[in-house]
Amino acid sequence: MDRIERVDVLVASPGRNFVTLKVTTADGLVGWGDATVNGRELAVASYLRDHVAELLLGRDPGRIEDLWQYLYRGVYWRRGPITMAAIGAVDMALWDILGKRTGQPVYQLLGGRVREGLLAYRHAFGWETSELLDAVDRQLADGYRAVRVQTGVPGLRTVYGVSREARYEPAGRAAVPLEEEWDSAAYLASVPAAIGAVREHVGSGVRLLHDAHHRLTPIQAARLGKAVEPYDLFWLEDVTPAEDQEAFRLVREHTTTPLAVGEVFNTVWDAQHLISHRYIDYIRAAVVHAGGISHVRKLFAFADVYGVKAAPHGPSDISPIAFAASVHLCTATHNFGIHEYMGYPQQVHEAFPHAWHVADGYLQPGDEPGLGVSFDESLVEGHPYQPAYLPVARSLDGTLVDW
Ligand code: EZ4
Ligand code: CO
Repeated sequence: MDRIERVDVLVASPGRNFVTLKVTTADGLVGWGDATVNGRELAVASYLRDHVAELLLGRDPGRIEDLWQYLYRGVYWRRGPITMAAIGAVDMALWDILGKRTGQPVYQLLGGRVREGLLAYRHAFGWETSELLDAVDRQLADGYRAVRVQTGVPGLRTVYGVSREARYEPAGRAAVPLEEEWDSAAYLASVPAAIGAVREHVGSGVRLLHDAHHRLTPIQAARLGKAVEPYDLFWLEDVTPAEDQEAFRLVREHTTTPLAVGEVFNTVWDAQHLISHRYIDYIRAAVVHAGGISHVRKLFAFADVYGVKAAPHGPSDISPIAFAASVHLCTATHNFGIHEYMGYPQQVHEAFPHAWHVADGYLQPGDEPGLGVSFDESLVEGHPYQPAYLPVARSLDGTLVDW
């Protein structure tokens, strides 16, 4: 039996903050995990360093499920994003080690390939519809067949998902979060026409998605879903705050636009009601934020029973390590639907060399043993943590709204 000999928690900021777990065994195998929680990086690093690392030393890295249960059930104060990201990082590192020990890519250990590639969607945004159409065209020219479209709202200086820069990065480097504006009425008045213009521009073959980012009430969300029905969205995402599962019933009853939610979920139980009542079409939980491959695999299997598809979150704040874990899991998941691929700056690709890649708009896990990803530890020295936060949003009268 091999034993876990070292556990290192590496915080580095190659362009943005990432928390990386490195598990080393007595046999010299190394497993990598991602524990990044955007805007709360140091909390999860402390959870791992101060409360988890010691518990792993000397244990058999092959007992992946038992160690998951030990870190979850063995702690009275459980669930929540910090705990579940910490467990998620350990879990993916142990799957990585198992793959390296057996010489198999992780997707083979999870049952093997069930499709030739994972349909990936990219982001396109523009303050004006003409800029949005150009951004969509650029993604199509790169071979992608699915695009998330976000647009400016007349009267608002800031809008979720739309940037003044060429790239959109949700967190901003600052000691305190930036404050953005929000007005649901202005948004509802303008966004259906923008989505309609994109549909007219691209024709019927392209999958179009849109993210409302938890800003609407259920009745507003129902109205938006109805308004965009003629434009055949692949999905409308996060229409209303995700913790009120029953709220989705009202949206569901009023529109045939497919619904996706769950990037902020941490456990199966966060989505149990939503899935078992078939209120959604796609569940968006991420391997890092929902307890790793072992737990998200259960969530996806549970969703499969109710015809709900797996469609993991894939933003720039999930490191290429968790992204690798997600690509391996989805390659072996029958009820996979689509994978978000926001993309990374070159600096991040270089910081985390990875075998996963995109070919013709489809994600591929590669065939290296384990997760096929690593981290350039030399970056820890020269690229320390820098405070960076997701914005907060206030409506025009100053009331804080969901971000
Ligand atoms: O706001 O990753 O679908 N993608 C998203 C992202 C999230 C950020 C939060 O950390 O909604 O932009
Ligand atoms: Co989203």
